Amino acid sequence: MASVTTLSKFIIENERNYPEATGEFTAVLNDVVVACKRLSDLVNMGALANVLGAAETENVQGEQQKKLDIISNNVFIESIEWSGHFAGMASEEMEDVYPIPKEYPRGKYLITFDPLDGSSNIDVNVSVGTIFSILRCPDDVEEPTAEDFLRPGTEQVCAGYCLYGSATMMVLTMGAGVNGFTLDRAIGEFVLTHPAMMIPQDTNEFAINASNQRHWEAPVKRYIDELLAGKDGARGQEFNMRWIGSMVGDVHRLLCRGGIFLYPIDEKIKAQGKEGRLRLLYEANPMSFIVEQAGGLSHTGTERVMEVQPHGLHQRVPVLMGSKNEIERLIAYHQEG
Ligand code: P6P
Repeated sequence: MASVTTLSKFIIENERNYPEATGEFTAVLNDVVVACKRLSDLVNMGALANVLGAAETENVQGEQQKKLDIISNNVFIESIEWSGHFAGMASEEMEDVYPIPKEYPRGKYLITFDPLDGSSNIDVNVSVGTIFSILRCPDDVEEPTAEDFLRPGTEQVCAGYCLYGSATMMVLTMGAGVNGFTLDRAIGEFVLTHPAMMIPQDTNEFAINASNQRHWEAPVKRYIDELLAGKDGARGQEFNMRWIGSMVGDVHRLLCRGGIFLYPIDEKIKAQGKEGRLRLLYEANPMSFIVEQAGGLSHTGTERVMEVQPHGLHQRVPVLMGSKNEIERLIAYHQEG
């Protein structure tokens, strides 16, 4: 029988490459894996689990919450808070840092997460996902505050997402490449199915919410107009557009077959007094870590996403990420103004 590489086996075997590794990271990731398995089950049950529809509440972003937003946030907390691996958590669904309850030991990691990204799609059965980012907690900190989370994405030790799609897939990086694991429900394990994922440097596929076209800044308008002009235009080739409305789905696609995912700053966002649409700590940074580790680029238009110095837990940033040669072109257009 062909041997399978489970996620646990993969992590343990990889830790052998790091003499200083304590083996703790296997257990740290296991907490996240259990949370994602539980969420996969809930999401895949859909209406059968009576978890669809809107909650009566708004999150800190002023966005109406879905029942599953709240449930998935609670599932994540319950799966992690007891384990002694984390010193604190921050979530899209919680205004402030979640301190580990006194009855549990504290660990040396911090985690930020979007427990159910794309939840507006959940009621219409379109793929959604969980995004997470892991940082080391500063050595002398017992009770982490928001300040302890406000570190550039270059300080992440691990980032990943779980995509609840036709299959449930966990995609991870710990700074040595990107690997994808598919949930084998027969054995209840994530199994390595997409080793060493790399993003093709060129692409003919782009993802952007085109309804914002009239609000875009000039470099983005120029870039997208050229793609839409196809083979008769400056690019001399045809392009295709996709937009799922779940960052996890759109980014997974470009990881698998190349592409770009764009949520640029625009006049509408600026008029709302925001710095972007997507959240830095638990959407843009973890996805940027993954994209860069897979040979892609992730930029705001003015700087590398992972070099942005955060000033708030729920800060937003512009995101231009994906196939290297296309993002380089878009950055050049921003530099030309
Ligand atoms: P729009 C989902 O709410 C999300 O944060 C990302 O997953 C997704 O890419 C984006 O917002 C969708 O934004 O403007 O299309 O609703």
